Amino acid sequence: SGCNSESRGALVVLEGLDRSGKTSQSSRLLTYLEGLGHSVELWRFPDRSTNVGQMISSYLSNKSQLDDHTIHLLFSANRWEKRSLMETKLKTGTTLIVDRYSYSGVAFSSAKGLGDEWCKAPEIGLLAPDLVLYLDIQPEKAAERGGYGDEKYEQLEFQRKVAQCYQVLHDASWKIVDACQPIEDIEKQLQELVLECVMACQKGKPLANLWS
Ligand code: 2DT
Repeated sequence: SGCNSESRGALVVLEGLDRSGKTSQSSRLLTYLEGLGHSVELWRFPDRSTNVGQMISSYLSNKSQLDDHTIHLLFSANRWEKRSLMETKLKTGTTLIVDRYSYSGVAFSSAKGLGDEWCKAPEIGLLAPDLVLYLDIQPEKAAERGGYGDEKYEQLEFQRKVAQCYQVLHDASWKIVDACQPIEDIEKQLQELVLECVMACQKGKPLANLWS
């Protein structure tokens, strides 16, 4: 039909190791889509602004200690507390660019030795991204960029494990982009991928739940 009522925003997620460029590429995508006149917001997980987010933040900065399972479930709860707002935004036509999501959740916890299936379970029923942009970089290369802070996971040895854990999470919604290219080249590739995805969602591609 010519009716546009089914038009919705796209759920676009950026994933990758620390220092892979997710945060700067996310904000470039925001600027790009805004420039084209789209309704778009930049989100990130963990969302440190909530009560749960503050517990996570305190854990990441080594101010509190938590059992691996407990922190995993807090990261998941932090997405669940945003799920309904996320759905409303998408259904009313706003595209969300999200810096980290459930894949970080599973990759980082399974890198600590928790089972994949156990890690995925609390993510079931969250909204499935329409597109996952994985900024691919070797852990050694990312470490060379410097700027690892003092947070819990920012160590080369651990990032190597995370990189391996990300490998098994790829599905049809993933696009792998070489994060060692010049920034503007990466930006161009991401713009094309995102625009195609936004168009598909406008045309009525249905929203789905994880893991699908
Ligand atoms: P940044 O805020 O710098 O991205 O770091 N993490 C993130 C998890 O372990 N599980 C999750 O579900 C998410 C979203 C990745 C946040 C750190 O927290 C890790 C790095």
